[in-house]
Amino acid sequence: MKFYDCATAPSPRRVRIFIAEKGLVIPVEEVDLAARQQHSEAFARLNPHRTVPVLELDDGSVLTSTAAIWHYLEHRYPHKPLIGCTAAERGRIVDLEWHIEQQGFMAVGESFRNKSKAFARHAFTGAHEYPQIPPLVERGRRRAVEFFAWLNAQLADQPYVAGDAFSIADITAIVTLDFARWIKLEIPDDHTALKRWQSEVSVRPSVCA
Ligand SMILES: N[C@@H](CCC(=O)N[C@@H](CS)C(=O)NCC(=O)O)C(=O)O
Repeated sequence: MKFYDCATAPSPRRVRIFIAEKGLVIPVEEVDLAARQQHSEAFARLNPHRTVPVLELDDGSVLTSTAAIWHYLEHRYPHKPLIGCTAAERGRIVDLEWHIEQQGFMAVGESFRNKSKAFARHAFTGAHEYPQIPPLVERGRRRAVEFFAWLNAQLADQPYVAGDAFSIADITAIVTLDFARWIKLEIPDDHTALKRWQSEVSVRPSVCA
């Protein structure tokens, strides 16, 4: 297997944390997004979507999304489960993670991607060029603020996002909070449950690596 990563990007960080939580050792190839290596002929051949993370399997096939890589690795290495132990847990965790990705991670991305000069002609990833839409900067930020409030309530009476165990829902949530700093969004002081969870999760070796 080979994991195509980019040390500075939030999406592959979700896979890095997952791999570290499981204690797996997978060879890594760094893709420098700032140098636009994702658009090189070789990488576009590997992943026509031109994004990281990518997991290349031993038979040469590739997985090109965070969720696919998580599910593949969870199935292959079931120890230290990160997507639940029962069918009910798995359903709930996947459901929560999807909402966190859509309402939090994508909201921050929407704000950042429509503002940063680096993405002036690339508001979306991939081969095609799309211009930025300036009103989305504020709309994404507002969605992220509302997401913070929801997550704070979710954590009010349980240690982790999906209950008693650390899971992929926590991974996307903590990466989203760190990503939100890119749009200068911090947790409000009155979100005490979210702050408690952030300080606990941020010191996990997988997260601070
Ligand atoms: N569906 C993919 C999306 C991954 C994604 O958008 N990755 C970003 C880095 S965070 C990327 O590769 N961007 C390349 C670009 O901006 O051209 C996933 O969740 O794994």
